[in-house]
Amino acid sequence: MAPMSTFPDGFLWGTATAAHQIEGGNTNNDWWSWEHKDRTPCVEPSGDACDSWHRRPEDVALCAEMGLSTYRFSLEWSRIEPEDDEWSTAAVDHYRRQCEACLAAGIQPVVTFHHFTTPRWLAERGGWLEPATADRFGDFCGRVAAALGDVMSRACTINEPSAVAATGYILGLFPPGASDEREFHRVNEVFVDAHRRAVDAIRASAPGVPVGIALAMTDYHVVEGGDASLARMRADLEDVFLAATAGDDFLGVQTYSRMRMGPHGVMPPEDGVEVLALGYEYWPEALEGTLRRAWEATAGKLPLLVTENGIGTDDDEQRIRYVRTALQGVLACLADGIDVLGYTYWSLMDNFEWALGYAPRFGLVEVDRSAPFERRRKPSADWYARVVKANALVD
Ligand code: GCO
Repeated sequence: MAPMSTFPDGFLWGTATAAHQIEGGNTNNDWWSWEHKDRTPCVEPSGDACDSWHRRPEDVALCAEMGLSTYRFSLEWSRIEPEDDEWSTAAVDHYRRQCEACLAAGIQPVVTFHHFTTPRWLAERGGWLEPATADRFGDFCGRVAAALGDVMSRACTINEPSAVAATGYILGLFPPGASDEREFHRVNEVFVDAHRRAVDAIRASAPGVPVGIALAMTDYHVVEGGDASLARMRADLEDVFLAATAGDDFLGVQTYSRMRMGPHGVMPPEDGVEVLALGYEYWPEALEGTLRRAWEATAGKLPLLVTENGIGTDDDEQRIRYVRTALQGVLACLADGIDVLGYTYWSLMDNFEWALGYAPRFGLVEVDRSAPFERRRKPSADWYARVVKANALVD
């Protein structure tokens, strides 16, 4: 039988961004401090980013022009709670109007409550090393969800907690730049607690809004003798969070590439396989692998939503090839009965790629990063719009 090319009716087509990567002027969080600290791996500060704090209508219009059914964006906690227990109703109102603008355009707003950045006042008292932060996060989520519950279509509690733990407390790439295995495991534990508290708080404040975690997953390939290192890697970066999703409404899966595990841990990219700007292989087949593993690990009890998949490349044709192959993998999963609710391309626009700055270009839209911050659709945006309109893999 010819491979399927059509997606189920109601399949959710979206794109995603994160506050600190697009808004600009996020001066009150741990990342702004990190970007301006001496001798960190940051190549440049986020600065004005894409000025999206002031250009919400333009960004929503870009999603509407592509005919998208969802737009995933994150809240900047440090704008909403600039000091401990000081609450900005103006910032909450800004995000409420963002949700309303999406709904008015026929787009479901998917709101991420924590996407890598933490208010300075909280980071300065230990941040995610402190168990009390899980409580603070739960309180934050409950209070915001009470204000957005009637205009929010879906909630992601935490974006890639294991990435924050690994890059911030093992690899030294993210704030606070630590390298301590014990701290890494403690941060994971605090994030697990924070997720559970966030789910309860969001459900209490916004009954009926589906809630889940947005988990970084890698398609691990074991090479001779790599079983033990693979099991350890999965346990620390994925399983600890997969185990915390019981009872959630969905599982967000975020995948970019594969990783080969050998007897001594992570292996270098395979000879002959292209390596991208972020240092990992061009491997679009990875999404199928992680969707299958997520489905198996949750015993098919949780609908899956691809909350991030994309490629940092200056070659827009390569972007189209990457997404096409990734979507073929989603179709194969659907054909095998795996409940994939939708696909979210990362990202709507070229933006601040954390320690790597603005060089990696993940966007369907390019941004002239000086006033008036003109947005220009790439051919991949037109191709994606055709796929969305057809609800099928076209040309
Ligand atoms: C992540 C983050 C995004 C990145 C994207 C490209 O998964 O690291 O959610 O903020 O920008 O993944 O690396």
